[in-house]
Amino acid sequence: MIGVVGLGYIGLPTALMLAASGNEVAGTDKNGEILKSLNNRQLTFQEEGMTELFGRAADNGILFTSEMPVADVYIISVPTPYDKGSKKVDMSYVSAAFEDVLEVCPKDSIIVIESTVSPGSIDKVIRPLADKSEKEVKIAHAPERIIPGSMICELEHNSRTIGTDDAETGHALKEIYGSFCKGEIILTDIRSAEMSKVVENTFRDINIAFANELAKICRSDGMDVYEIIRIANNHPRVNILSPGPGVGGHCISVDPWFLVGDYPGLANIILAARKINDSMPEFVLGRIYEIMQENHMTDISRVGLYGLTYKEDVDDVRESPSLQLLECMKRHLAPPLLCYDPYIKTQIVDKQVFEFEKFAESVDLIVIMVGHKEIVDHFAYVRNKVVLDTRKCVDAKVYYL
Ligand code: SAJ
Repeated sequence: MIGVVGLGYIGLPTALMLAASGNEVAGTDKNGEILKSLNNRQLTFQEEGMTELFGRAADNGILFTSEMPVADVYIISVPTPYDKGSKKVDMSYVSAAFEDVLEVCPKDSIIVIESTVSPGSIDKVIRPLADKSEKEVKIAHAPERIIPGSMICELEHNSRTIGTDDAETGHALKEIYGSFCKGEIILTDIRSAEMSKVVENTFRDINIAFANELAKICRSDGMDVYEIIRIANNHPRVNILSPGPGVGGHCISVDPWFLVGDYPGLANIILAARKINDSMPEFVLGRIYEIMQENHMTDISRVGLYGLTYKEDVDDVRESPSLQLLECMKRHLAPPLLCYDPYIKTQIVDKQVFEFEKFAESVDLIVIMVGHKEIVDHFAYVRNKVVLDTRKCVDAKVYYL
């Protein structure tokens, strides 16, 4: 039996995938609403291929229960936020889940932590809990790598890393993950697994920060950043990512802070990159002001933000650049902008509409913050508006970053 603890964005697809691949799985979560919904065969969020996967997992008898199951292997996938003050990882959810598992787990069971943690956290925070309980368990770290928007496909095809204390546990886990994972499974020690995961997301954050810095440099000197990046990326060893209105989501905008928090004075490029990416919503605000001036617009209530999620075609708004921009305006005592996002069906900001047509007719300047498929496909409807496209997602004559 495999017990999956935490049925959120990572835990749920993992539990479904394991069950669909023939493993006996019981998923548990502290949130009764999630369990209720799953027991009614309702998914709690959408991802391509997940409905079909749910069907197969249910056919194989997956259980959703509020009680911690007795299992041979546990997979903990609960949130690891960072403390906004100290920038250090907040291990409280992982610790609580680990203690809950220790209460019921049999001797020699394997407890895998999938949640992203900063290097050394498992030794510092989790191992002492196991030592204190005197239960003999094996600890492992198998950080997830899947990208929202393509989770099911990536779960199956990405390679992954498993860190353990001994080779035997590594091989046992390789077999379990190998029941669905077609990518290479690399076995290593726990600390290297922790570090490599944080490094992967930090690499991307730094690359995006470079693109964003280039956007600012090019804007200041009348050059087209997209043309520059397109040409540079033509070099066989250059791959610059795209500038944008900021970096959101619960991974890339969070994990680099773990390194900054743990290695102050050493994590310098990492810190600079974080600051550049965090400065982008305010840079967009500056662009809005410039474009309004250029077009003799004075009425801020006729400016609208398209997109509230942190990236295209997902319904996740965590650390979203749009919310950061609205927050920044609030701090400057500016009135809120009208917002619309096809994936957000409830009111989450001050001024929000729920129909694209209504949004389009209410504004003269549209700021595309997220390149959802909807705006790309229906751009013709707003062709007569002034548009700032912060993602360069529409193929038309518009303003860019
Ligand atoms: N972004 C840009 N420019 C780009 C690419 C992305 O501005 O060229 C922005 C996005 O719009 C978004 C943010 O960066 O706001 C992050 O989006 P993302 O699609 O790059 O990544 P996430 O956060 O959805 O998922 C990442 C992935 N990590 C890497 O690609 C190294 C995923 O594989 C991880 O599993 C996930 O973090 C995680 O959970 O750690």
